[in-house]
Amino acid sequence: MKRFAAGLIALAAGAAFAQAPEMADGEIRKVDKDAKKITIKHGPMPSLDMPAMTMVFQVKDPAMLDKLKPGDTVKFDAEKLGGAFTVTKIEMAK
Ligand SMILES: [Cu+2]
Repeated sequence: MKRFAAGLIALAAGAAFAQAPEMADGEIRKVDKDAKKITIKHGPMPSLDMPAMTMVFQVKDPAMLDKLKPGDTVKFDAEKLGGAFTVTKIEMAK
């Protein structure tokens, strides 16, 4: 019974992992706080149907730009909000 429970937990953990949206890899190219924009050289983003490219994103919150500078490697999430590709989450890559 103990083993069965452990199996269930492992299964649940696996499902949660599969559902977590995969963050895209990127490298900061330019930060424009005034315009709330960031230029990122990013890897493929299946969620947005985009291949790897360098492009400008809006940011959801300009405070996200505080700690970022060109050359930083990041992991980020983006969505199309109001017709503009917008970074919703960004963190330094480990
Ligand atoms: Cu792109």
